[in-house]
Amino acid sequence: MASSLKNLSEYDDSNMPSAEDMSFGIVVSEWNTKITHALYEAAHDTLVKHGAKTDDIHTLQVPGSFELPVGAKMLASRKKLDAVICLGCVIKGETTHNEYINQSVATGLMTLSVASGKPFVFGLLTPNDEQQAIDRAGGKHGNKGVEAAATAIRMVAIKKGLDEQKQTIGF
Ligand code: DLZ
Repeated sequence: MASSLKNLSEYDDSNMPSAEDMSFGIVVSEWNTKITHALYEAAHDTLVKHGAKTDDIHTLQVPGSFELPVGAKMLASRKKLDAVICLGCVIKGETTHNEYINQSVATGLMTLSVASGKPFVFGLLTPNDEQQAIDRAGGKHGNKGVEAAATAIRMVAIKKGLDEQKQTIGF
């Protein structure tokens, strides 16, 4: 499996666009708080490391991962945001609750992204057990919060680049 071969949070630090003029939302689920807090810290640190101002990062906590899409929509409709990073952790249990939540979050965030033309980044861990979550929240597989923040910055830069081209070409 790819995840057993490398640290998933390794990204080309030197090749990242500046996030200086970008604004972000971070929506974080309270379920499995130890994990989601580690994701949040990593995402926030990554945005700041690449130039985002703390005043331009708006955080919202929601009760569980199922609430991530509606929380993201609430935040995006009240603040001027270039991207929203959604962070949660759904650990597989004895029943199939995880499948319903994970699929709903994926569909909800994709729908928001496509409808708005803005990135609503999927930073949801979907582990089989707590150890797999720990491994991806600052453990041996890095921190998915870093990847989610890097994705948000890159997608905003892509959109800004396309917007500039459109102005230059004039259509
Ligand atoms: C109900 C529930 C369960 C069983 N497990 C998790 C979980 O592992 N991670 C998570 O983020 N949320 C969980 N939830 C809560 C749901 O996401 C949601 O908050 C409730 O079903 C209320 O809509």
